[in-house]
Amino acid sequence: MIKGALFDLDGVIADTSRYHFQAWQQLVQSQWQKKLPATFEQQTKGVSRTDSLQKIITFLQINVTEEEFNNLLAIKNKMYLRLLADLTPANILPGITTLLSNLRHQKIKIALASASQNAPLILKKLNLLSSFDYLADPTKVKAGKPAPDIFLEAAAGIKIHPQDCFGLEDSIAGIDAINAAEVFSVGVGSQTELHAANLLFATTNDISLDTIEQKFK
Ligand code: B16
Ligand code: MG
Repeated sequence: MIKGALFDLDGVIADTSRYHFQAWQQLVQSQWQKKLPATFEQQTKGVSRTDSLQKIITFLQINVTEEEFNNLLAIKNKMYLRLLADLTPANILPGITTLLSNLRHQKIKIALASASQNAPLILKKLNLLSSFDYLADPTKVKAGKPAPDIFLEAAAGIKIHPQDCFGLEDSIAGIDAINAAEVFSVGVGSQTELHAANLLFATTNDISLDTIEQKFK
C-alpha cells in the first residue's frame, strides 16, 4: 500500500525547468558569447546547480578558478530568479493540484525531493507550501541526483519506508535517483528519455493515482 509520495519540483509541479535552461543559456551567452545546444537541457535537468555548471564548462572546454565558478553560480541564480518573477499558481502544471488533493484525501504523506535550493520560494509563489508535509533540503544531502540521497531524505522526513513510497520525476537523473533509493519510480515525459521508470505518463495531466496504485502492488 502506498504511504508516501515524493515529488520532484521543476518539470513536475511547475514548468520551471525551462527557466533553468534559459538562465544557463543567458549565462553562457553573456560570459563567453557561446550557445548551448538544446539537447544539453536534459543533461542539467534534476542536476544540482554546481554539477550543472561543471558539466557546462567541461562541455565548452573552459577553465575557471573556484572564485569565478562561485561567481558564475550566483549570476545564473540571479538570472533564474528574474525569470521566476511572475510565477503564480497559474503556473502549476495541469493535474498536479488534483493529484495533491487526492493524495491528501487518502492520507498519503507528501514530501518534496527537489534538487533546487529555490524550491521553498517557488512553492510559496505557487501557494503550495501547505500541501507538503516535508521539504527535503538539497544542501543537507551528501550527493545530488542521480544519487538516491534526496529521495531517502524525503522519505525519512515523512517517516515512511522508501519501499512504501512512489517518486515522481521528469528527468533521467531523477528517475535514476528514485530507482537507486528503491522507491517506485513514476516518470513524466518521453519513453526514450525515461525508459528506466517503473511507470510512465506522457504529461502531468495524464497522471492517475489509481494507475499508480494498481502498478505499485
Ligand atoms: P537551483 P528539480 C532541479 O530541480 C532542476 O531540475 C535543475 O535544473 C537545477 O539545476 C537544480 O534543481 C538546482 O536548482 O539552482 O534552483 O538550486 O528538478 O530537482 O526539482
Ligand atoms: Mg525536475
